[in-house]
Amino acid sequence: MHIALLCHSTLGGSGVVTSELALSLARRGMTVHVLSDQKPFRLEIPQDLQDRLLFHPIETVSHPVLPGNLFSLSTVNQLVQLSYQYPIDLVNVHYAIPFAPSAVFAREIAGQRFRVVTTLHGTDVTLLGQHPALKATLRYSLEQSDALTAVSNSLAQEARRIFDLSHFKPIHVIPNWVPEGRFWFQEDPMNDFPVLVHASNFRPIKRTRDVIWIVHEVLKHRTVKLRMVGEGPDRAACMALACELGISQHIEFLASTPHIEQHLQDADLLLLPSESESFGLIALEAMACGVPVVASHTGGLPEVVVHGSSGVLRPVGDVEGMAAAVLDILADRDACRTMRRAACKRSQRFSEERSVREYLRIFQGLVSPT
Ligand code: GMT
Repeated sequence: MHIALLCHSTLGGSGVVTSELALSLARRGMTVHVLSDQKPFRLEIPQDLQDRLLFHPIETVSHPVLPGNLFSLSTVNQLVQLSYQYPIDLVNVHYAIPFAPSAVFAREIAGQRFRVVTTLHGTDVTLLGQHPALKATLRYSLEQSDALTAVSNSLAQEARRIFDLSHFKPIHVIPNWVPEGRFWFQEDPMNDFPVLVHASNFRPIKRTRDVIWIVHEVLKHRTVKLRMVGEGPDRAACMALACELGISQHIEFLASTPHIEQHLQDADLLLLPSESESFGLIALEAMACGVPVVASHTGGLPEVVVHGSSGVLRPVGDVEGMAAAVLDILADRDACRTMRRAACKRSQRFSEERSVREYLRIFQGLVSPT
């Protein structure tokens, strides 16, 4: 089977999931073509897969007389060309905008020679999907996709509500996973002071300023260190807030990295106070290292983090509640160890094998219907 996977290189979790899926499918003998604006940051193609895992950059055009760029149309064109060059059976797009409309249009131009599976990841539905400038096109392309998947029950429900999808259009929920062997459980990190980590793209939806406020609250009671990993629009505001609150010396701002495990492995807690989070892949990655999560009770996070067992979930914006949770967890060494083990155990339920098999079941059902 020849499969094309499309994703954005810059959008964090969905690019990571696409890369892992590409590797898994190629290891199972499929020929996989990954299309993206740039090589997704976690896609490292091993030597033995180089003949059947191929990366194709999407080359776009812009013209001074036209507003914006023509990325969506370039994607259409590239998919059509790819289907003439290789016997593409199926295109699976990760993140609906602009890839679902592009793939549906490309399928039309290419004479229906491939099937389209759209995987919803989060803000493609919850933020952009609701935008009047995009909604009708997106709804049409979801209806026209041969199958839809979503990374959590919560996101599937949101998509159904927002787009009022027809009843006969199921949305298959396939949870994200963390690849085996990348994240290691650490029983008891040995830090001089507890290390708290936040990693994201620093978009407003992540409420990164809340992270600074939480740590400010915690520091009134005990010394901790905070690692803020990543780049994005609110990073400078977080730095400024930390300065204003006089807590900069406790905070390290670090660049985003394809090896996030380096920052998680020895951490004591992960902070994720997002406004909305369809899944929260970083929470799962932290849990795989045995790092409990203090996060917002929002979107798909309760499907990942079990409140009171693998972490603590508080209402969005409840900075005091999250700070209190941090202090409670750190105060009791035995309870903390129990939570670390529970976090790791919980992460193992998100099995690569099961999720990849589920993608494959859907792909195979479309390519060779029974
Ligand atoms: O929307 C973003 O901030 C990035 C986006 C992405 O495409 O990576 O994240 C979404 O997809 C991830 C992978 O499925 C999920 O883990 C994130 O929770 C989700 N983000 C939001 O829902 C805000």
